[in-house]
Amino acid sequence: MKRALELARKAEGETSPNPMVGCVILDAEGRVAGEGWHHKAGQPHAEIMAMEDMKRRNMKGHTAYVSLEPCSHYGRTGPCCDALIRAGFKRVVAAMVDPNPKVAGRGLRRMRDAGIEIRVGVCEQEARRLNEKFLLWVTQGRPFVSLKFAETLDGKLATRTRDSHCVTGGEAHRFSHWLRKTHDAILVGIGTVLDDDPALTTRLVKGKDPVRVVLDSQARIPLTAQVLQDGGRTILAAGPGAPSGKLDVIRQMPSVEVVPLPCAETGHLDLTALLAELNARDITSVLVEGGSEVLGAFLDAGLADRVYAFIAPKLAGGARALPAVGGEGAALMDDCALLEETECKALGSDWLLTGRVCFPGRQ
Ligand code: AOF
Ligand code: ZN
Repeated sequence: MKRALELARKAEGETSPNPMVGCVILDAEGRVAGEGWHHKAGQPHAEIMAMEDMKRRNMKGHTAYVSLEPCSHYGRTGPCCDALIRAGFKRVVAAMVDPNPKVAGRGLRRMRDAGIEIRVGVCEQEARRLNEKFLLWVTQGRPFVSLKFAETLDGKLATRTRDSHCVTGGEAHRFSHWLRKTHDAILVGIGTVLDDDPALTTRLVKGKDPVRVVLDSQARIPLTAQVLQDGGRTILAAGPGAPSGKLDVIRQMPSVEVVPLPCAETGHLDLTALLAELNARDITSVLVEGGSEVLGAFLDAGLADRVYAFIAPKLAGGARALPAVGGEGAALMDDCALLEETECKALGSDWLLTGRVCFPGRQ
């Protein structure tokens, strides 16, 4: 199963809106007879790839290890559970049940009814971690939200003069481009666009560029901004107060979409409505890159599933220096959002701390 998970990860950042899935087939003697993984939505599933790897040799008496329950539905491809039954498999081991309501245990049941020996729950924790974005999206109907920031050790995004250049070094920078590739969308506030005019691409690593989302309630974005001009896909989320003439001009730009949003009680754009709009476009995950106010707004709204904090071993100091996460914030320590299952990794002289966000009083 560990090998199946390793195979699944080969397509990291390329399978959305589908999960990453890997499959290893063992013969009756326990030797590896075939391997495969799901490469891309619309292409064959992992089980089919592994069977093809065996060049259709006899599979009677074989065991398939799959990192997700084999599917039972007709989607972009046919049901894998039926393919495994037809091939004569003796045993199927799955890391976890597929919570997609179109599958949800039916694949396993159909194979069991056909006489295949079934085991579920092998390396389940690793499988859940691998597909955490897909699992949240398919069960909650909203994209998985990752908050990302690069801060000094004392939690500043910028110095007192608002200098935020090169907080962390090159390795952290490269890793953050990799992170972009593993999300369907990258989101920033208009302040970041006005300050830095970022391209928000994955140019330091190979792979697709995610959709850019800019929160711009008043449509203050310059028409010359890179995210509007470079031909990549951009969603501009604007509020009720945005000038309609300017929005019409932006709507005419190739690959740019204007999404009008209501305001929440806070006066900020309604982030729940935004996530519903992204969900409707099959965006399963969004990397929120800042600035401080935008990160704070997501945290205040309780819309955060994972944090990636890049921490530079330097001290900016200064009461007026910008904190990494702004917004209203917690009143008491007991109200703080907690990170669970934390992992820490050295990136050059910087540190990456990541964990799942857990809000107090919430499951
Ligand atoms: C598997 N093996 O390799 C994958 C599975 O549109 P489709 O036909 O590609 O179906 C997508 C759904 O199938 C996806 O939402 C998930 O529930 C399951 N993905 N299942 O047995 C695979 N990629
Ligand atoms: Zn399938």
